[in-house]
Amino acid sequence: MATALITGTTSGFGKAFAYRLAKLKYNLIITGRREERLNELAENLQNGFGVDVLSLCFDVRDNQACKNAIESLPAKFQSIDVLVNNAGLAAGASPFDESDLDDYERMIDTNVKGLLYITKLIVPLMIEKKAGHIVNISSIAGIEVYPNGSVYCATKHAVNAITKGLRLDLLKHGIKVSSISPGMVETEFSVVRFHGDEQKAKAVYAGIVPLNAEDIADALEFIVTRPDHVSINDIQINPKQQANTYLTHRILE
Ligand code: NDP
Ligand code: 8X3
Repeated sequence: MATALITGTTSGFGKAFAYRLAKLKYNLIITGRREERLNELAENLQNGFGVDVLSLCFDVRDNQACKNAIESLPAKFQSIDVLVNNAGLAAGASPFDESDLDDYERMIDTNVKGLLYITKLIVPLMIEKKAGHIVNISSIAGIEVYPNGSVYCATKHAVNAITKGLRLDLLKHGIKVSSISPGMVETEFSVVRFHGDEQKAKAVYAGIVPLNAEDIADALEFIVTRPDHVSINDIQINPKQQANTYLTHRILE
C-alpha cells in the first residue's frame, strides 16, 4: 500500500484529502496543530477504511518541530509516495496601509516557510527511492493579485515558484510535482482570515455557490491516479460564478 503525508488535516481541504486518499487505500500521516481533531480523524480513517494512520501534532512554522516529527516516523511510514503541502491560511483582508505586520508574518511563515521546512525533510526520502509525488496547494491568488490581499497573494505566488523550481530540480529523480489552484472554497479559511468573525466570513460567499472541500479532493484524486508516465502540472478550479479573483456573479435575493 502507498503512503501519503498531508499537512493541515484538521479541517477543510486537508480533512477531505485524508478521507479521499484513505478511500484510495493509502496509509496516511496526518498533521495539524489541533490534537483532538487529529485523534478523532485518525480513528475514523482507521475504522472506516482499514488503513494505517499516524497522527503528528505540530506547527509547520517551527522547523525544529517539523524535524522532530519527520525524524520520529516509524519505519513503516518512512517510504512516502505522496506529500500534500496543504497547511496554510490567509490572515486579514485590508488595504496594505491598514493591514497588520503580524498577519504578514503568520502567512509567510506558514504558507511559504512551513511548506519549505516539510518539503526539505521529505524530498531526501523520495530521492532515495527515486519516486514520489509532491502536490502543493496553491490558489487562484497565486495567479492574480486582488485588492486587500497582497501578502496572501505573494505567498501563493511563492508557492507557484517553488512548485515550478521543484519540478525542474527533481525531474532527474523521477519525482512528480503538481499544484492545485482553487478559487473560492467554503471551509474554515474565511473564518480564520477574518480572525473568527463568522459574519464577515459568510459574506464572502453571499450570492454564490462556492466550491467545497470535496471538489478539491476530486482534483487531488485525479492528480494522484494518473498513470506513472503522466504528470499534471496544475489544476486551476473555480466556482461557476467566479471568473477570476475579483469578478464574481452574485445572485442576491
Ligand atoms: P482551513 O482553515 O479549513 O484549513 C487549514 C488547515 O491548515 C487546518 O487543518 C490547519 O490546522 C492547518 N494549519 C494552518 N496553520 C498551520 C500551522 N501553522 N501548522 C500546522 N497546520 C496549520 O482552510 P482550507 O482547507 O480552505 O485551506 C487549505 C489550503 O488551501 C491553504 O493552503 C489555503 O491557502 C488554500 N486555499 C484555500 C482556498 C479557499 O477558498 N478555502 C482557496 C485556495 C487555496 P490547525 O489549525 O489544526 O493547525
Ligand atoms: C483563497 C482563494 O481568492 O479567496 O486562496 O483568496 S481567494
